[in-house]
Amino acid sequence: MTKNPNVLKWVDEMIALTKPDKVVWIDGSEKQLDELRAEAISTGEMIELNQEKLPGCLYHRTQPNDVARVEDRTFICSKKREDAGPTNYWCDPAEMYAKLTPMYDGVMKGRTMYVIPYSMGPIGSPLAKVGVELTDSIYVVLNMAIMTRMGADAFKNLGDESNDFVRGLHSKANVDPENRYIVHFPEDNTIWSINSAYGGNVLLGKKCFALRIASYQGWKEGWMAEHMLILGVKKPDGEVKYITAAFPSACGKTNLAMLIPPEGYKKDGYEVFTVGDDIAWMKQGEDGRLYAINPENGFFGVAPGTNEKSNPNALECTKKGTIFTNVAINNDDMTVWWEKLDKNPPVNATEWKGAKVNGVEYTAEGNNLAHPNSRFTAPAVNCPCISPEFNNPQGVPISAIIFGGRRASTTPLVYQSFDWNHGTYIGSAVSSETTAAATGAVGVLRHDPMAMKPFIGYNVGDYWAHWIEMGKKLGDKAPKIFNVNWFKQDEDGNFIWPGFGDNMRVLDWIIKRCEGTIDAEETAIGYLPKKGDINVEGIEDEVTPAVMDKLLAVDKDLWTKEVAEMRRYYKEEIADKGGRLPAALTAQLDALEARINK
Ligand code: GTP
Ligand code: SPV
Ligand code: MN
Repeated sequence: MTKNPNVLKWVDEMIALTKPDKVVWIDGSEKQLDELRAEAISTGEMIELNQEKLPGCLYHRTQPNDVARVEDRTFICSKKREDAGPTNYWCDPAEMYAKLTPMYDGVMKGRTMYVIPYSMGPIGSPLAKVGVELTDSIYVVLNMAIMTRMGADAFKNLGDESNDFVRGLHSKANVDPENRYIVHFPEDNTIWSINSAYGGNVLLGKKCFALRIASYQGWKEGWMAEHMLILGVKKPDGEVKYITAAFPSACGKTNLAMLIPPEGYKKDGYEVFTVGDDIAWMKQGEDGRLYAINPENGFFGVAPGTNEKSNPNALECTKKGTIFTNVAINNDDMTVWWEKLDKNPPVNATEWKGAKVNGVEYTAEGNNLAHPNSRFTAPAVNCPCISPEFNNPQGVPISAIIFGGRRASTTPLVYQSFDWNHGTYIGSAVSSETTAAATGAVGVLRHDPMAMKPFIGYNVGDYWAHWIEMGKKLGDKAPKIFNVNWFKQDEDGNFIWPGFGDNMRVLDWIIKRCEGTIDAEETAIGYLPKKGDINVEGIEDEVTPAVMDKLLAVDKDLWTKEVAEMRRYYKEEIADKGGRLPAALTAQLDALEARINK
């Protein structure tokens, strides 16, 4: 399939190490994929769903101990510890290779190794990059077929000589949580993953390559790899404005990317197009602006909460050619169900761990039928609002970058930074209540700078300095930077902003700010909407002026605490731990504090 000696040599070495019975090169053809589907169904690895209602859809269940990313077993193995920085677990690369090599030795005996060539980004795009993943899991092959441009074409992009491909080695081994390792060697372009079979740990093109390795490559090569959705908003005048947004895992990227505008906006001619829902690679274009591509080819979305009302576009994506992982099965008709899909859990259900239960009784007792981090893997082409620019090799020009997270208080619905460096500060200050997307406690406030804490493949201080550097390069062509919070709560813990489609109202303000057609209130923390400038037509009953006041409040006491916490964070979690904190960010924090105290 390729004559590239670098690929062939490395594959041979990995075969010698893992000793599979058989090696299959994945060409990307439907015929080969069909054979793999049939094989996986015959062994029980995948379950065939109702092919009339859900054509081409399959179901997979992972081990109950293997349902999310495992951040405490994820390593960045740069040669020097300081180069991994304080946000990563680090191990000396030689030591890590020595530890893992015996674990991989003969691990594929009795199994087949699949050699998966793939491109992150449209084939032929100057922003795209090639990876090769070796795996013993058909589930991984079938997911990579949806999530990437997979198959022989990817090798065309690499050429016969280049050594610029990411080497991914995955074995599910015994799915032993005690010996689970997700390891990155950024200086070797290499990822080793063992003893997991869950999404983000094993679809090595996604978080491992497109964020951890790519963020490192972007730093070295002058571009950016970010945990961001990309969307286009078509305005009544026909112009499309592109926006990226970084929210931590399970904080609303897929939902915002596929937003359906409220009736009034639709009537006026607004439309939203999805370019990406999780990852953006961004590079300065010839005209000086920042351009973004989505390196992925599908959506690995959170199932629970997805429904006809919250995200009909995402739901539509899952109607064909989709793999469901850890949701519930309705045994009456072999369809799928998850929490909040509708109000009718199936009576004759199989819950995500595989037990047959009465779904009505089971959920009434407070149990989840689907795992909170259960996922769908759906092809991007299924998306009713996929952007016509989705495959544009040059990407789309970005007008605004948005940060956000789950914050019950403090952070207003929306505000704009004074400039790029202030926006970089705001990104560095993102914190969010944790979700089920990673193992560990849920609902704990933690710092998650740029929503990239688990994904920065090098020193976080160098990463921030790279942001500041990009701002200098982009100059007055730089996107404007904003912060949003869809998750403000009242005293009883209810969200006070309706969210979802109504987030269009905030995008509307953001776009007008980018165009310079709307004024703003200058506050200590940044520019906020003036009274009446967030359009609430149609939701006046819910978002009364009093509620809007709460949504846009900048509480001096809370912000004084926020600044104190950022001081502590910058010092104790970053600078004191070798985080190479850029002086420009300390200056931003000083300036913010001064403005608050004024
Ligand atoms: P990853 O795939 O893990 O990176 O997650 P994501 O950022 O794409 O999150 P997603 O859009 O899947 O949303 C996760 C959860 O947040 C779902 O349960 C949604 O229902 C909920 N959610 C998304 N948008 C909103 C919103 O505007 N308001 C509220 N209240 N909840 C939201
Ligand atoms: C996330 O956790 O941010 C995801 C899912 O998008 S995973 O692929 O598991 O990382
Ligand atoms: Mn994500």
